[in-house]
Amino acid sequence: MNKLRNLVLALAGLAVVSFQVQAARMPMMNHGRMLMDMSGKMVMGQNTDQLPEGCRRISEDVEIIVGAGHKYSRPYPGTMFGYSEHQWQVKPCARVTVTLKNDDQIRHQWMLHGLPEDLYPKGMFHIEVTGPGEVTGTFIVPREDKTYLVHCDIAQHTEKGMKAQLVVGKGSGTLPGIPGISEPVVKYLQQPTAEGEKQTSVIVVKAPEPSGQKEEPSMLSGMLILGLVIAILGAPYLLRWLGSRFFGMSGKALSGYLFDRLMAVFCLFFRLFMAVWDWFRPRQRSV
Ligand SMILES: [Cu+2]
Repeated sequence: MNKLRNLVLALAGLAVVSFQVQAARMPMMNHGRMLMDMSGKMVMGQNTDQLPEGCRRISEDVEIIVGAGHKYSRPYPGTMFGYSEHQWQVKPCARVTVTLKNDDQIRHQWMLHGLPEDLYPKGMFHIEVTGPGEVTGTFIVPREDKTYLVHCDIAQHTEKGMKAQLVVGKGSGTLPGIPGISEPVVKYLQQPTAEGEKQTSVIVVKAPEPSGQKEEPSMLSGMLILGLVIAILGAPYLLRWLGSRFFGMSGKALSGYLFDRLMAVFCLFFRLFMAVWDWFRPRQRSV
C-alpha cells in the first residue's frame, strides 16, 4: 500500500500547490494613498483635502453614484459591459465622491487618468470592487478645463463598453468610443444569437462524455482513459466557449473556476487509478 500512500500524498501536494497559485493571483498592490480591504474593494488616489495647484478652495462637492455591470451594456450593441452613466460634468476644483456599485460577479473598476502626478500616484484615481458590492472614494479635480478618461482596466472591459468621461469645466473635447456619447473606435460585429452559440457549444462539451456507451464493467477503465483523453483534448474549446459564454470572466472568478475544474480532473485521475489498481492486483497474485 506504499504506492497508494505516495499517490495520495502527491495529490495532496498538488492541491496545496494549486491553492498557493490561487492565492498568488490575488492583487498585492502597495502604492501610496491606497485603501484596500480583503473583500476585494480598493481605493487608490484618495484625496479629500489637498487642493490641486491653482485651486484656492473646493468649488463644489459632487456625488457620483455609478452602476457597473453587464446589464448596462444592453442599450449599446457590440458591448458586453457598461456603466449606468458614461459621462459626468463637474466644475474646476470640484471635490468628487464616486460610489461604484458592481452588479456582476466579477471585478470592475472606475479608473480615471490624467490627474496631476504630484497629488495622485501615476496620475490616477481608481476604485474597484470584486463581485456584487460597492466602494466609495474621493478626489479633487484640477482647475483646468479638461476631459478625463474613465474606464475599467480589467482585460477587454474597456473595449467591451466600460468607458466613460469626466468633463471638468468646458472639457477638452469628447473622447472616442464612449457608449452613447461618441462613435465606437472599432465597430464590433454582431454576436451570433446566444441560443445558437450555446447549443453548438453544448454539443462540444457533451461529446467527451462516454455515458450511453455499451461496455462491460471490466472494461470500464479503458473507456475512462478514452473519455479522459477526449476531455483533455476538448478542454481548450471548452475554455474558449466559457470565455465567450461568461464574458471575460477574469481574475479571481476564472482562476477559481479553473481551480474547481482542476480538482475535478484530479478526482477523476484518482478514481481511474483506483479502478486500474483493483483490476490488476488480484491477477498479479494469482500468477
Ligand atoms: Cu470591468
